[in-house]
Amino acid sequence: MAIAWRKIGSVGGAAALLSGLLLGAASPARADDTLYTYRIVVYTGSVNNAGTDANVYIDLYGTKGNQMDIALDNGGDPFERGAVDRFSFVSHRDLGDIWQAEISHDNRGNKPGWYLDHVEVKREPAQAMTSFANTHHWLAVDEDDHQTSRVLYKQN
Ligand SMILES: [Ca+2]
Ligand SMILES: [Ca+2]
Repeated sequence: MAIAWRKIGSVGGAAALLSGLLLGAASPARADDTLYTYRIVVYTGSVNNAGTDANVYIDLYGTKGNQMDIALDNGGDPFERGAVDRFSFVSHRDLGDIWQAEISHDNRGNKPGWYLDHVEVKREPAQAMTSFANTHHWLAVDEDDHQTSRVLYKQN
């Protein structure tokens, strides 16, 4: 719809602009052009071998929808021992209030076991940062229960 709007707007001035807006308003799939930025902050713990070079993914569960398999990749070397790593992704979808997250990794790299402390998520505009606890810290095939995926619950 955004492309159609621009084509109509470019050929006919105000009347075409108005028809473009009406066209947009008539489409149930496009409520508006709002873009939502989701900021995700990941805190790795400080115990020995806490860091990982594995590929990490997060699923966000919101009151208005879910977003699965978001790759947490910022071009650097995230998830090292004691590190705080920041990621963001932009979407037309408003997921509402994020109430749960699930984070996992693919166990790649040297000593891939990862000691995750907690995760924070914020949607811009308008939301405060929400903290998600990780009660079973290791995501490691050789620690705790050997799981590399954890469900994270919102902290109150
Ligand atoms: Ca490790
Ligand atoms: Ca790393």
